[in-house]
Amino acid sequence: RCHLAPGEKLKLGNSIDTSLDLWSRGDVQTCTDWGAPVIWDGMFDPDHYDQEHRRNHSSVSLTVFAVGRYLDAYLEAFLLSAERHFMVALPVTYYVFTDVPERVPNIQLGPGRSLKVVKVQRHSRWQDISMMRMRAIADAIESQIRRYSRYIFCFDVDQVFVGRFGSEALGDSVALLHAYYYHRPQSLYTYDRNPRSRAYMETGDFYYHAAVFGGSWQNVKNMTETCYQTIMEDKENQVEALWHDESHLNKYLWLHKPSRVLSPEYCWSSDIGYRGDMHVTRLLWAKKKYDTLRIT
Ligand code: 2GW
Ligand code: MN
Repeated sequence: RCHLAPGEKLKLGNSIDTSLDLWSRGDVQTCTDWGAPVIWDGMFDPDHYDQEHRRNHSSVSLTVFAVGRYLDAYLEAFLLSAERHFMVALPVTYYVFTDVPERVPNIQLGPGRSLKVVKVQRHSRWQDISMMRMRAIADAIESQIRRYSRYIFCFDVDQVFVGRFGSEALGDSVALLHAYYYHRPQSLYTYDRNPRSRAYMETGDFYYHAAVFGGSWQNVKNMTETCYQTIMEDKENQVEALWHDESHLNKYLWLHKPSRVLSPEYCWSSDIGYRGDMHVTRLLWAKKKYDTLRIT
């Protein structure tokens, strides 16, 4: 049964016992088979969400990795734009993971917002830089985040906020539809197809983008720990999933359905042309700087 019949009330999750209205939209899928809403512009009243979350004292941590050259290339623009658009109504703690803490830009943060730097080692292979985020996030949740924030969002750094990314995106476990695949047939999804990998899957629900995922700290801890475990099992078996951590995340989200799905508004690429269903963009991929950054 879909939670999103027009005018129907939707529970925000165990952590909040008030219900909020979500409206449907005729041109896009607004509800998954298992009853999770897919969040598109026009389905929600932003102020209503902000008020409910403030009443419930929701707080959010954002994790982002800026290792090696990615720090100078992307971090400042990412953080400045997050200050303007990310969960502006709620207390936010940024966790910046880097191997060069002294280079983290000193940014003027709004009230109720703070930034912590976590030093991580720099892996020599970029695939490992990306995959080992899972371990580092799980550790930070256990040692710090769970004491301060109910919700967590984990982001790639090579992107910029350009519109509201607000409390309507919060939920127990949140996944993002990949902008390149949301309107494509399953057969084109780039799941890992190697039966020797723990990320192997024949069918799934959607193709999710690992550039944005989140949820309650409990769920994100389980998500990142499980992905880390399956990544390490692959290493022992000397296999690597097609899209690294993203393949493992897709497998996890197939086995553990997200309670909330974000439309590609929440991570769009300007290389994709005009799409009639995209009424707003909230987060945009930054231009890839492969020539200078992917030299390994
Ligand atoms: C990554 C690739 C090649 C060279 C360097 C790096 C790199 C990544 C780096 O030097 N330093 C660093 O901090 N990173 C972090 O890993 C950074 O936060 C970055 O956003 C993230 C993922 O790397 P990225 O953004 O270059 O990869 P994408 O945009 O192709 O990401 C998708 O696929 C990845 C797996 O291959 C991940 O699943 C990612 O979440 C996906 O969006
Ligand atoms: Mn990226």
